[in-house]
Amino acid sequence: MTRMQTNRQKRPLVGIVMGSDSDLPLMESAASTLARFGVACETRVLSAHRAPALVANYSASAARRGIQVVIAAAGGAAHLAGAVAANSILPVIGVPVQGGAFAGMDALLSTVQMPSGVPVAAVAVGASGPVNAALLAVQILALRDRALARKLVSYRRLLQRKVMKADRKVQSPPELK
Ligand code: RP5
Repeated sequence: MTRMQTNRQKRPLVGIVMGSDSDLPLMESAASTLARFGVACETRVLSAHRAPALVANYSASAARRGIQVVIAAAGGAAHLAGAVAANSILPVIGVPVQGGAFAGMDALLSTVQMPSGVPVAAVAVGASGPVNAALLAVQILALRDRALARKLVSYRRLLQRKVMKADRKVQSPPELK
């Protein structure tokens, strides 16, 4: 069973939407990060340009269905996050997908350059983007969920332990051969 399937077992709190199924391999890490925190999500392919009515319907009904945060990934003229934000007051986190002639810069600018009044929070182009989008979603949910907040604190401690381990390793003298 994949992480995406596991995440669907509980009532979804996070919607992961993407402009194409070609974005799916990148976005698996967003779903697996949410699963690590026990946060259920739903995953949809909804193109802002190829299926705008579906995006509008999804965005307008998401909050009613219990979704609290939307993560929207798209490449190129990446308007999906903005289109979701335009049709909902839920927090929207945009994931700019790399691809094509401009190495993700096109998607990054299309995602972040929202007009005043309709914000989209955006994460980095590349592998850290979907993971950080999921972590940001968990942080938003943790404002009203103490158990989730504790998991985030443990996660940060784990990150610190990894840094300390790497630090010890670079400081230890090379082994005698
Ligand atoms: C965007 O265009 C999608 O989000 C995807 O990143 C990119 C390419 O889409 P496909 O041509 O692979 O469907 O809309």
